[in-house]
Amino acid sequence: MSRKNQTLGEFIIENQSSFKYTSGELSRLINSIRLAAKVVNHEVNKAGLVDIIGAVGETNIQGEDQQKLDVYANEKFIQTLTNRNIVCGIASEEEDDFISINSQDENNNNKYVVLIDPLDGSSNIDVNVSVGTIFSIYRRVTPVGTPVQLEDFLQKGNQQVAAGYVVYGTSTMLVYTTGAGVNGFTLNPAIGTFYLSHPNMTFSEDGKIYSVNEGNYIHFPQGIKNYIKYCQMEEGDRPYTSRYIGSLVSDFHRNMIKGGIYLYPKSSKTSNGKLRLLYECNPMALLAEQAKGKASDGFNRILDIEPTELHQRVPFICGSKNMVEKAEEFMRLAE
Ligand code: AHM
Ligand code: MG
Repeated sequence: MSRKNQTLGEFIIENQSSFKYTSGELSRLINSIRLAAKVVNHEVNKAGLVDIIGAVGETNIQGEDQQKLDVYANEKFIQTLTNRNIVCGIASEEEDDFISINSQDENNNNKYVVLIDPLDGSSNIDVNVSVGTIFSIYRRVTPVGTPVQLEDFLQKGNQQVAAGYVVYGTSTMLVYTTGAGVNGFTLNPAIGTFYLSHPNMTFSEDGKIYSVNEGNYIHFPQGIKNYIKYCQMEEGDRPYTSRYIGSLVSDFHRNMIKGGIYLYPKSSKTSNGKLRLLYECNPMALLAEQAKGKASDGFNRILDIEPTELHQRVPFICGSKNMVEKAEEFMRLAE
């Protein structure tokens, strides 16, 4: 149920009972993410004013330079979730290994683990382009009250109980699902409150936008090359429009509102593409499906992929259902 001028806090409380586990733990968890998002948003918005942007000089597990705001966002999300004692484990794209929270507190009976990409698209920060936070929530599979294990994090995406993102754009929005549709909330920065602005977000079945880094074209598999040519062909409602921000959250958000497809395929340079299954693809895939869209690696449903490692990468095609199915068709034909 949604109503006018509803705040995120009210929405969480009012919709708590629609969630199949009603302990309130998940609601507290989403509330903490909301809080951390506001803190990070405050810092992201100041990025041009203070000397916080730029590489920190460390290299993360993906072999990429970390920038100061990545480090800041990572710390804030981990701190907020740890201090409030509402999860038993956290895995972050910026951390080599997962963090077990119940190892410090034997009375920790929390059931949820969170996987997070604290600041996605961070190469865009220093040019004032939107960035985002992506989160994914699972119930642990090992016994409550014991330290979390790797298997609690290596669950298929179809086991997620909630997922969402924050986009720090022209407005800051928090968009999430607990498995009953997708709702978007916009931050009123003057009073620090998120309001329900986009109830029941859905992808249209067809779209007219394709988003892919065409600079990599020559390295793409033949099926993807053929699909891109199809998007550019003059026929019916084509050619489609090409839009690529280079910030997954923003590209996904735009495509969900306007109808479109996002592709990060494998290439001759990157055998599994670039995006991470656990921190980026699974949460976006759950949101896409909950919004009547689709997410695939070109052949298989993203949410059915069995993860084998925390920082696993996977090719990612996601968006309006008919567009994703067409791209899959091109992949199959080129096999
Ligand atoms: P990051 O997690 O290091 O920020 O990388 C993920 C980002 C996505 O947001 C974006 O869609 C993609 O990388 C862009 O990659 P490329 O610059 O290769 O097109
Ligand atoms: Mg990322």
